[in-house]
Amino acid sequence: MRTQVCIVGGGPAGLLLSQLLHLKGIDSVLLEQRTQNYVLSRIRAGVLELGTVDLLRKAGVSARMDRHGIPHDGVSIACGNQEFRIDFRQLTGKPVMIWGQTELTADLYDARDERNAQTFFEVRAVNPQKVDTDNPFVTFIHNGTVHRIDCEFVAGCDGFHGVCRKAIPDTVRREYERAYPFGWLGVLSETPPVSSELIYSAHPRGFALCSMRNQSLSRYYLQCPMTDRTEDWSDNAFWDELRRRIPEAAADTLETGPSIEKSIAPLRSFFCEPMSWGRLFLAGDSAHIVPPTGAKGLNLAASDVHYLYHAFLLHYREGDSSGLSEYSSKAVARVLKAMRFAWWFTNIMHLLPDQPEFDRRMQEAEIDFIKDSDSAQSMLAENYVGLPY
Ligand code: RFL
Ligand code: PHB
Repeated sequence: MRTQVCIVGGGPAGLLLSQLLHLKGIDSVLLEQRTQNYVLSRIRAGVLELGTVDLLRKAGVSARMDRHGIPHDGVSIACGNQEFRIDFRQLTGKPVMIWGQTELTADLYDARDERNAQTFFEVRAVNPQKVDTDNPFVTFIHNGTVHRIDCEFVAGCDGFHGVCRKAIPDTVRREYERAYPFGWLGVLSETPPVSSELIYSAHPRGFALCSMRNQSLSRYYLQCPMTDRTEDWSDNAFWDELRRRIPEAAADTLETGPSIEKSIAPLRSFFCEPMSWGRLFLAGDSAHIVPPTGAKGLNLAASDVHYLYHAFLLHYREGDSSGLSEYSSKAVARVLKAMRFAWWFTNIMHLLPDQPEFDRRMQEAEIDFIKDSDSAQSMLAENYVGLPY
């Protein structure tokens, strides 16, 4: 089998890239190691930058988002008994969009189904080969048969645990990592959100976040030790702890209900460089991971896809490969700025195990400074709504 771009990974990055290329007549085949249902049932990100929203519109998959997504003009930051608002609209002129990754992924798969795009689900032993030559190919097992796809390029959109990153030789690839000594326990519940905007709450018992998917579906998170397991947290224990960590007014009006999903995610910062090697290009979590505090993971996958899509267009339309040569440096530059923001926001909002009282007071002072400083609020808002592409 032959295609122009073989895309490994059917998460948001791979799906969006495939859809954008298709609209410009560039052919791709998608390989996904899980079932479609598994991919669609993963509860992950919920906040889209305007750049991501625009890219979804460009990809022709925004109809439901434009109808049901909820634009947010700001967020609340709470620390102890103080709470203040960061007004995105006033500080940057831009909102963010509440639209879940699950919905976005469903729309992208629907678009694939409509155009009968070729997807191999439940693939095994995916192996990108000869990517440093002009004739790369990918082998994999599907339904017990070995397949080979000859292609012009391989897009590695296979997430953090994928195989594509490792196809860049160890002598070339550099990896940078910071693990955080805590996780996020997330609960999804069919209850109205406690507040019309997100609340990020730094509390002496640990961080808490109140988020949402729509007017009747709430998403809440609690910082927890990585040793905790979801079975340790009954729904009641979760709600009690959330009430303790969020501002009193919110705690008093919080509507609780049974959790329809409960999971613990580790927090990690990671990136690899370069993000390309020969005819292999990495996009999204395959090249970088950020802690979720700044809501940047999915948005970075989208900005990588933006750069890569434009580089492919330049190559196929004008025969100009400069976009492909510059892809890694352009993508990494934006990734690192968003990574810095997610790292900074994580560090000021979370309680570290055995944290000296001094450090805790410095975190409080930093949040107090943001409360009182227009320029600090602008910095936060500018990063949160998304840096320019
Ligand atoms: P994905 O979504 O991980 O998709 C990669 C896809 O590749 C498949 N795959 C392979 N396919 C073929 N062959 C192989 N060898 C393969 N290996 C893997 C996988 O099955 C998968 O379908 O990466 P992508 O597309 O780059 O998208 C990135 C986003 O999904 C990610 O950045 C965010 O979801 C990160 N993230 C969050 N981001 C936020 O902004 N807010 C959040 O609240 C948030 N919560 C999360 C998250 C990531 C999590 N992970 C990765 C564990 C919660 C979790 C639990
Ligand atoms: C979410 O709604 O899942 C969410 C929102 C904001 C974040 C992280 C996660 O910073």
